[in-house]
Order: sequence, then C-alpha cells, then structure tokens
Amino acid sequence: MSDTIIALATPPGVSALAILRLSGEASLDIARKLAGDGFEPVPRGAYHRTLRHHQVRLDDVVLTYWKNPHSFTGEDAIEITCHGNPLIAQNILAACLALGARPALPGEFSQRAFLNGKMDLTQAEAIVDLIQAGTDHALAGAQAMQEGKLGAGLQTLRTELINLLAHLEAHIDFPEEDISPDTGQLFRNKVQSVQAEVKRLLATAPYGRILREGIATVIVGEPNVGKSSLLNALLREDRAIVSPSPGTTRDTIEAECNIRGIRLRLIDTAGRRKTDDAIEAEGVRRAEQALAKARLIIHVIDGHLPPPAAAFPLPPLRPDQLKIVVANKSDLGLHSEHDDAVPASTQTADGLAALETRIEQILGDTRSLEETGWLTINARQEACLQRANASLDLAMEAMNRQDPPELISTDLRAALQAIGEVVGLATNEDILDQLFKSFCIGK
Ligand SMILES: Nc1nc2c(ncn2[C@@H]2O[C@H](COP(=O)(O)OP(=O)(O)O)[C@@H](O)[C@H]2O)c(=O)[nH]1
Ligand SMILES: [Mg+2]
Repeated sequence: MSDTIIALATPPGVSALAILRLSGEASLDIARKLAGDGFEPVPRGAYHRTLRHHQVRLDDVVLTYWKNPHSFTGEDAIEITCHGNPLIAQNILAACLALGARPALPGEFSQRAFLNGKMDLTQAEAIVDLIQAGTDHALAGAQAMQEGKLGAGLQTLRTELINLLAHLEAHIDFPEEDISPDTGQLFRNKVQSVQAEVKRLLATAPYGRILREGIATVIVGEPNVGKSSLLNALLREDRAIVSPSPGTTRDTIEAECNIRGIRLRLIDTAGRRKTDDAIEAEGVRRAEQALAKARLIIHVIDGHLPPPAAAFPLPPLRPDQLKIVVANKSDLGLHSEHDDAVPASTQTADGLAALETRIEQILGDTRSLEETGWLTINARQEACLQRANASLDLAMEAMNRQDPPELISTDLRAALQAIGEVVGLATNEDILDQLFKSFCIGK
C-alpha cells in the first residue's frame, strides 16, 4: 500500500477538463517536482500552477491537495485538473510515473479507501452503482447505500447477534443457572427478528438486479400487428422502421428505455410466421432466440381482429418469464375476445400509460422498496446473506431440538460472520481483490 498510484479519473478523449488522481505517500513530493519547489499547499487548497518536467512545459493546471487521513483514499492525495486533451493528460501521467508513481489498478483507489477504513464494502460497491445508475430509482438506491444505510442496518443485526452470543456464552460458562422458559422464548424471538430482517433484505435482491441491469424485454407477435410502432412509442422516438408491408423488421432491434424508473432492455423482433424468404427466416430465428432469453415478453396482437388461428403459437413460458399481451390498434375498434390483454393504440397513444402501469405491476410490489429509498442488495451481498439465513435456520432448528447451547452458538457465530462479510469484515483477501478489479481504472 505504500506505492503512490496515479490514474486518469475522467473518460479518455477530448473534453474541457481532465482530472488525474495521485494517491500515496509520495503524492505531494511528485507534485512539487512538477509544480516547482515553492509548492507548499494547505490541505484542501486548490492551486493554479504550471507543471514542467525536465524543463518541458506540460500544462497549466489546478492542483488540489488532500492530506491524509482526510482524503478519499485516506492517504495523501493530489488531484490534477488539466486541459481535456488526452495527449496532455498522458504527458502528465508519464511524468508522474517517471517520478516514482505507478499506474493504479482498476478500483485501487476505492480498495485503499476501504482498507483505510474510509468506507465499508457496501459503500465502495455503491460507488459503482452510483456511476452506472440508469434511472432515478437506481440512483436513489445507490445513494442510500453510499450513505451507509445498508451497513448501518447490518451493524444493528450484528450487535443483536453479539448480544445473543454473549448471553449463550454466559450460560455455557455457568450451566447451573437454568435458562427460564421465558428467557428461552425471548431468545428465540430475537433470533427470529434478526432472521426476518435478513429475509427482508434478501427479498430486495431481484429488484437489485432489475435496477442495476435492467430487464431483458422482448416484443413479439405476428407481422404487422404494430410491434415496431410499440417500441417507438415506449422509447418516444422513431427508432424502428414502421411499415404497412408485413415482414419489414428482419433483424432484432435493441434499445433501452426507462418505464417509471425501471430500466427495460427492449428488443423488437421480426414478426413470427413461416416464410420462404431466407433473410426473414433468419429474423424469425433471432426472434425465437430473443424470446428464449427474455425475462419479460410483450406479446402484441392486432386487437381489432379476432384472435389469429394459432399457426405459430408462442412457446410455453419458463417459470421466471413474465408475459403481457397488448391488443394494439384499439383505435380501429376492439374485438371482444381479447379479455386479458391491455388494449392500446400506438397511433393515438391510448392505453400506453395503462401498459406502463401493467409493466410496473407485473414486476412486483415496489412500494416497500420506495419506503427504503430503493435500497437493494447486489449479488455478492445476496450470497453472504443467504449463508446467514441458512445458519439462522440451523440455529432455530437447534433451539427447537433443545440442543446444547454450544451448538446453537456455532450457528449464530456463522450467521454473524456471514453478515460481517457483507460490509467487508473478515472478508477473504482474494475475494476483495476480485471485487475491486470489477471497478474501472481511476475509481
Ligand atoms: N390503426 C392503427 N394502425 C397501427 C397501429 N400501430 C401500428 N399501426 C400500423 O400497422 C402497420 C404495421 O406496424 P409496424 O409497427 O410496422 O408492425 P410490426 O410489423 O409488428 O412491427 C403500420 O402501417 C402501422 O402504421 C395502431 O395502433 N393503430
Ligand atoms: Mg416491425
């Protein structure tokens, strides 16, 4: 950790400004060598200086000094704001490397911040969420986690478990003091309430996936029912070609849209039908592929016609797949046999709001999440909490069997350990390395 690291913190490419981040013991020293010996910054001060290396002018920059431990990483750090020419940024980076810094690994700034106790692991992970959030809900969740709300909740659970363990330990040390049935029930209730909270957090995981990754959604149906028109309507832009001639969409078209704060990865497909046209047949094959991969299926039918003879029925849904039927072209009148379908017209926009509501509903009840500020757990956190939950199950079973307290204590300890791993307590070093590697460079 004593290395001084440097990386570009802004995207490569031309921009008004670019920011380089330098962190480690030698940061100030390196900055002095470039800015001139008179550079004696006060912490958090910003200084306009000209950087030179071997008498060659690098750029006119602003240097911001962050003294340890009051910096992002907890180390001495310098931020160099230069002109946003990649060549300038590269030259400054090269000069810093020549003066003893080394290029930062992906996520290394955040890893140092975590190792120096500036944040727990959930807060470090929230930085990635914060940068990648594609909807307001995802952003709210990332912000809640960055504030440490998940970490604080888990700390409460840990404290509760530690108290329970202390209680058990006392009983192990003084077995002659019988636990009264009252105390036994109280103990059980407390374990149960810890487990209820663990389960509540686990239940947020599916939404976490939705908020972070979006939902693979496919628009399917027969040719000419208005699939491409629906894609355009949901995107509120003319993305796909709409045409009265059937078989216009021959390839799958992908786009992202935000429905009430939920990110959908939409795929418009070629109309499903038997065809002799080789290109269209390939389009239909791709439609089948997209259908197989989708989580949400929007099946468009022509609502003013009677239901078509099922020449090309949809394959049966997998248990994890959801389907909404849209009876489009309601402006032409609705055939009475489309009861469970959402009537809509992409032409008049009638029914589109109801469709959005249906999408929101089918993805589940989001009200409880709204209350917690859309705080959801990610896959790593879910895996830890699943282990905690399993250990709590074992503890409950052990109590029901009236096992000796030593055995109950072992299970509660395992649960405590698993909950601690969520925030990064006693987390294996390899796992940490792996996790921070998934961050980008400069973070
Ligand atoms: N009357 C009416 N026509 C529509 C509606 N939606 C689409 N169309 C028309 O139906 C035809 C086929 O639309 P398109 O989106 O290309 O269907 P796709 O083949 O399923 O992608 C075009 O002529 C559209 O203008 C609608 O809601 N009402
Ligand atoms: Mg189409």
